[in-house]
Amino acid sequence: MTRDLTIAEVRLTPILVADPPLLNTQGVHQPYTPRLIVEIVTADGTTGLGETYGDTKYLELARPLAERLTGRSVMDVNGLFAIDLGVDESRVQGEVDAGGLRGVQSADKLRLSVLSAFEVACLDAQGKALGLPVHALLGGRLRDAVEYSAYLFYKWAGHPEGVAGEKDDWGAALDPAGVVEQARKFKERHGFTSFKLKGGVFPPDEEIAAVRALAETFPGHPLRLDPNGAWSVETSLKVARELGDVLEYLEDPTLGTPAMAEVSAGTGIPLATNMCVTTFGEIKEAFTRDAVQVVLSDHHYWGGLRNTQRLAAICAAFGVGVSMHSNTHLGISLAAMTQVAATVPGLHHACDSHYPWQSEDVLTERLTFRGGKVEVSDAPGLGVELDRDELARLHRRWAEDDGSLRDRDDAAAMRVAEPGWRQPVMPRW
Ligand code: GKR
Ligand code: MG
Repeated sequence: MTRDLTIAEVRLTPILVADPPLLNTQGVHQPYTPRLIVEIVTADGTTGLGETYGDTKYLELARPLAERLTGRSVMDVNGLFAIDLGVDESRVQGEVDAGGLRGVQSADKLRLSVLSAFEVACLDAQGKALGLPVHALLGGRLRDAVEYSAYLFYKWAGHPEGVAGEKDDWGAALDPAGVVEQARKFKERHGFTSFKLKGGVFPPDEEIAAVRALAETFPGHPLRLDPNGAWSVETSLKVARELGDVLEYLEDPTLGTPAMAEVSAGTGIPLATNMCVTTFGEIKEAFTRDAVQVVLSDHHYWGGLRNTQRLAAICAAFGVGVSMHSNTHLGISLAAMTQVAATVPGLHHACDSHYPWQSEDVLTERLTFRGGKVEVSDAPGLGVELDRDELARLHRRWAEDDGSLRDRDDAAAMRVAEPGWRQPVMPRW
């Protein structure tokens, strides 16, 4: 049968997803976080799914793009990336991404963060039309399951009083004992054997003590610490000295390639990043200066699954490791991450995922971690199905919001509990 893979309709649904009060160096997660669900429907009725950031600036680019896609082929992914979204540098001048958690903002990164969801939706539609999993379209899988690490956060037991939000059963984690308890739950519930602690929240000595407690409780388990660039070079080197015997890698201890290169020169611990290498343009300087030894890719801002493969190939050529970064996301993105990770040779580190923190999803069936791994689906496309009722419910939440939660702002969320909170001046320590 010949199928008509012309794009007949593109549906964009912004939603607000429940998020626990996870702390980071910029503040705390809002009770609900914005995501955008993309559906690309072909003339023969095949629907492809994609997911990306739902903040206003992404929506403003996604809406006109969606209108321009009707009549094009879902197979024309190269053509998709050639579409000019009209973003120029003046629009993003001086901005940091996610309030300073994902490096500098650039016009290209903003553009790719939107296009990536459409690329994933096209690949999902192609796979469904051809009866092939996305990994087959990317050259085939090299493994049948992808390993993820438990993503530990300092957190409050609940959102501040008076703030709407869902309850969670993780409890508070504000000291070494709380962090160890959280890690235990992660292991029990999902079988993770690697642990990453989001740092930059408390003075370094307290975070060193938490990592030490993890090392004692879970001997032999790979451990990482990521303060999102909150430390000076000197502090980074001190932490590296004190945790040198237990860390698999130190993630973005300090801000920017020159400072990362200084830390790298002074320690034997590998440095990982999702902040100083976040675009192809940043690779040359960082690799030439040996500033990072592991790049944490993220298909959202690197521009999709094929760009993730390209990044992995460049890293391999330079002897730099590759793994995956994550922030709040749902199952469509986890399925996409798993499909592409399955195709990447030399994936030596467990990938990050926030997914266990999300109690809500827009899928008919949640993805599961077994032994810390997500099985690589061989079902057509991404192998996931949209739950329309849930999508509508989470969209209603977005539509009814007065606008205060439609853009991620961890510092504003922190001010509810600490009115004097300002975006910290870096390095904090
Ligand atoms: O969600 O709080 C968070 C994280 O801090 C996230 O935004 C970061 O981008 O997890 C990310 C990281 O590894 O830096
Ligand atoms: Mg990071």
